[in-house]
This record gives sequence, structure tokens and C-alpha cells, in this order.
Amino acid sequence: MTGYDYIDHLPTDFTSAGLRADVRSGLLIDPKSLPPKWFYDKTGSALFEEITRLPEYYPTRAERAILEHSATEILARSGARTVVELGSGSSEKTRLLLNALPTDDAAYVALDVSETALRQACESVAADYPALRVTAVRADFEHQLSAVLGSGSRSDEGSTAEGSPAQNALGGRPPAGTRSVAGIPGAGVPVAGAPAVGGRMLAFLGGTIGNLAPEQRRRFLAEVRAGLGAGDSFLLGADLVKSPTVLVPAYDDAAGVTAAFNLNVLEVLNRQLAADFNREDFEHVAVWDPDEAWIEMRLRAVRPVRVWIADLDVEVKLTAGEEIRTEISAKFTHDRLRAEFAAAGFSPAGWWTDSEDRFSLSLWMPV
Ligand code: SAH
Ligand code: AVI
Repeated sequence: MTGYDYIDHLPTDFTSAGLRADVRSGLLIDPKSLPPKWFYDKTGSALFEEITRLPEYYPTRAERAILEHSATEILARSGARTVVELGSGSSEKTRLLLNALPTDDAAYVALDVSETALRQACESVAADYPALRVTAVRADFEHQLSAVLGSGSRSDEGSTAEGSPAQNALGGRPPAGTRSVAGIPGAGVPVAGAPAVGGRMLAFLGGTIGNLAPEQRRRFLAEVRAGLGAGDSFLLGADLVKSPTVLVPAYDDAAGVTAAFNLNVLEVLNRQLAADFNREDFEHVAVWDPDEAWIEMRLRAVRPVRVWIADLDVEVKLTAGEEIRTEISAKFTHDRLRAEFAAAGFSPAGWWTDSEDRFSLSLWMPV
């Protein structure tokens, strides 16, 4: 097998219409906010990779340490032959899971909104794992999971050894009433990457679940649950509650990389919506909210600011000191995850932490 398959599930107007809607609902009201998915243009994805190498940003190193120690056990417990990764980014740590997959008839499906991150990651994974079927799926895991995952079918149900043309991108059955092989009505994209046998392990690494607000998270887990069937499993990487003396520097590093990552969203708005944000008008803020158990990243106006967003024909006004919330990064306890997963219809199948209990990997089965 050489190369990888690329399937773009995002609507063609994802950036224009989606960003417009988020700007209208987030910046034209008070308090102001933007969803974090708009961070990840080419520059934002590269800045995130830089963050993962910062001395203060422990989550990536801690999660990698767990995988180095336990990937084989995790894969064995899941019984999976297909790893489907949501928000895959560079897919770097994922290689530790891929190393533990059977060497014959196994597959990796990377799903992300960032085309550059997806293409770079899948090209490199496909080159280094020539026997693996690699598929890159560009999609929004918040809104397109059911279409991409199918509804609770096992990857070997209803398919032939060659793979059924009725399968969707991730090896599940497309939702009833859809005719496209990719599970998206009318998309007409050829299916590749899903093996004919074996369960799927959906992996959501890096602590990205913490970037969803509680209600979004509840909906997300419900959709994951609906998309998984017998033999499938869900592997979650979640950051754990700890002292703000560790947490805050992880989101406000001395070198200013996280500040650059945060401010870059203004460049995305300038480019995509012909806005005239000046990044000098804003400063990066990271605060720990102990009641919500999350870090909040904000952009604070350092003076009164008026921004013209030409594509929306609107002006956004901020007073000096006013903030735009750009991200939450929730931190968890084992008990809280157990309660949320039980409520969503999962049973626990494994819990691993690094030697300093900073970060967790947990495996969940649909009940
Ligand atoms: N899993 C990697 C990357 C984490 S960064 C790691 O652990 O290092 C978060 C990734 O999720 C980015 O690559 C970003 O593009 C992607 N992402 C953010 N919101 C998304 C969404 N709604 N749908 C799909 N991908 C998303
Ligand atoms: C992708 N996500 C889990 C990161 C986090 O830690 O919440 C994004 C990030 N934001 C600032 N630094 C890293």
C-alpha cells in the first residue's frame, strides 16, 4: 500500500459560512467569545506543534509517556484493527498506538479540520507504515461525527472482504437514507481505509475534549456513543486537575508561543472575513477558573478598539480591558469522567496515568 486516501467532508463554505456564523454569535454580543477550532489554520497548527515542545506544556509529554508504557496493553484490550483519531493534528503520538496494531489488515483514519495538518501527518504515516491503510478525513468532529462514523455498526457487518461500497469512511454503515459511499448525502467520495474486519478504536487524544464546553461535551459523547457498536471502543486522553502553578504557565509560557497561537486567530479573521484586527491592540490572557475546573484563554483589548469586518458589514467595538474568550481547556478527575461516560452509555475498560498523575488515558466500551 502506498500513499493515503483523502476525503473532504467539510462543506465548501465551512470556513466562510461557519466562521461568519461564529463571529456573529460570538463577537456581536457580550461577553464576547470565539470557538477554538478557528485557531488551526496553517500557522495555528504549526504554533500548536511548537507549544507541544515547550517546557511548560506538560500534556503532550505526559500523554506520550503513558503511550510509551501502555499502548500495547491499550490496543490489546480494545481488540481494534482500526484506529480512528479525532483532531489528529500531527499524529505524532498516535504512532505509538499504530506500532501496536496487527501488521496485516489494519487501518488508520485521521480526522481533523486542518487540511495542512492532515496531509502532512498522513503522508508521513503512510510512508512509515507501508502495510497500513491510511485515510485522511477532513471533517468537524462536533457536527459531522454521525455522518462520518455511521450508526453503531461494526466494521465487519454488512461488508465483504474487499470492503462494502455501503461502508462510510470510518468503516461503519452510512446513516439510513444516505446514498453516498462516504456517508454524506451526495458526496460521492470513494471509500478507502476501513478494513473489512476488526473493531474500531476511536481515539481522542491530547486533552482536546477539554476544549468543549460541558453541554458540547455531552452532545459529543452522545454522538460518539451512537456511532460505536459492539467491538468498538473509545480511547480518551484527558488532562487532570492540578495546581494552577503548573496549569497557568502551561497556557502562558515564557517564550510567548501560546500568546502567538491565541493572537493568530485575529489573523484568521482578517484573512477570511476581510477584518482589520490589529494584534497590537490585544494581549494574551490565561486564567484558571477553579469552579469550572478549566483554563480560559482570552484576548484582552489593551485600549478601546473598533474593528471593521468587511465581509459581514459590521463593526465590533471593545472597551479597554474587554476580553474575547477564545478557548476553555477543562481539566478532569477520574470520578468526573466516570460519571460523564456512564451517563453517555459507556463502561470503563482501562485507566492509565503518567508517573506524576498529570494526564490520563482511559478506554471506554459502549454498553
Ligand atoms: N491530537 C493532537 C492534536 C491536538 S490539537 C495532539 O494530541 O497533539 C487539536 C486538533 O484538533 C487540531 O489539529 C485541530 O485542527 C483539531 N480540531 C479542533 N477542533 C476540531 C473540530 N471541531 N473538528 C475536527 N478537528 C478539530
Ligand atoms: C488542543 N488542546 C487540547 C490544547 C489545550 O491544551 O487545550 C490547545 C492549547 N491551547 C493552548 N495551548 C494548547
